[in-house]
Amino acid sequence: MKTLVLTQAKKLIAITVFLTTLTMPAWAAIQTVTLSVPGMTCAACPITIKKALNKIPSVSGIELNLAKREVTVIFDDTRTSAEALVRATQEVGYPSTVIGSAK
Ligand SMILES: [Cu+2]
Repeated sequence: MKTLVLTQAKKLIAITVFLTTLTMPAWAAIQTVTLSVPGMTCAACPITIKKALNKIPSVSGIELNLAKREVTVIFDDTRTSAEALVRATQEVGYPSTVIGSAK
């Protein structure tokens, strides 16, 4: 009997943990950051930049504006940071700076 109760308690904990994981995105801080990428000068540049940013697991959206030389990135700021995004573009040869952010 005691084991049964324990098993049930474990199950309950497991379910709670599972539900917590499921509802996580609702609390996760989704942030939008706009980066200025002066080196983005031709149509091929955005492909390289997008590829680099897509490697960051918490990035959920990337919008590139070649004319304005800007990249807007949507990401979960509990898992990565604007600095990491800047580093990612820099690593592929495109230094960038954060020019705006919104939550
Ligand atoms: Cu280019």
